[in-house]
Amino acid sequence: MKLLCSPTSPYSSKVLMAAHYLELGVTEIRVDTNAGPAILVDNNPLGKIPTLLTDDGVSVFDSVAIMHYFGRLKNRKLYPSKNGKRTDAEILEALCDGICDCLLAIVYERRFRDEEKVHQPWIDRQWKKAVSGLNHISAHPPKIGRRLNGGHFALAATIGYLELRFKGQWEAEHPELIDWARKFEKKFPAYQELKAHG
Ligand SMILES: N[C@@H](CCC(=O)N[C@@H](CS)C(=O)NCC(=O)O)C(=O)O
Repeated sequence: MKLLCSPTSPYSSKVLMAAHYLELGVTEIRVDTNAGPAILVDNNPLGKIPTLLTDDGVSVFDSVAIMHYFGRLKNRKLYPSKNGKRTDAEILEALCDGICDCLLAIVYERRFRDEEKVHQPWIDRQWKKAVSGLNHISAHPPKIGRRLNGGHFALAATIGYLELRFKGQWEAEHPELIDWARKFEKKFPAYQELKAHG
């Protein structure tokens, strides 16, 4: 399997951590989404990463579909089997991915608009949503038990992205998340190399 991805992408980080956890052999192919290379746009009409190219010639996106694809390859070991816990894990993943969507909207607003056209109210609106999501998670940090699941990887990826792109803007208000990441790394030492970095 090949994964079209980037080291700075939080969704790529999430699926790479899951692949590592499940001991799946995945070859990383780093792509620049701005350049829209053929290998990406021919396999994902949205031109987004991560996109997985399976050994059967199927392309799988987005990151949630890849997570569930991985889970099915490994006997459904990526999400809890009991309904309630599974729903919790899926909601946590949706919340973390949603926070990343807001963070990315901020990064893209600054990156792709001419400086004088950057719309600060839009940035503020996205940041408010991201903080609201982080507050929610800080109030109920997910337990790290015997097994990790897709929700844990999504949160770890989100924290990694915050460290990369929003240094100094969230840590003081969210010590619970720093503490959580420390516990997560103890359980999953590969976090250091698989979190978003640039
Ligand atoms: N919902 C998607 C989001 C993927 C996404 O937005 N990826 C970003 C990189 S972190 C991307 O490909 N951006 C390029 C673009 O939107 O053109 C997922 O979970 O995979």
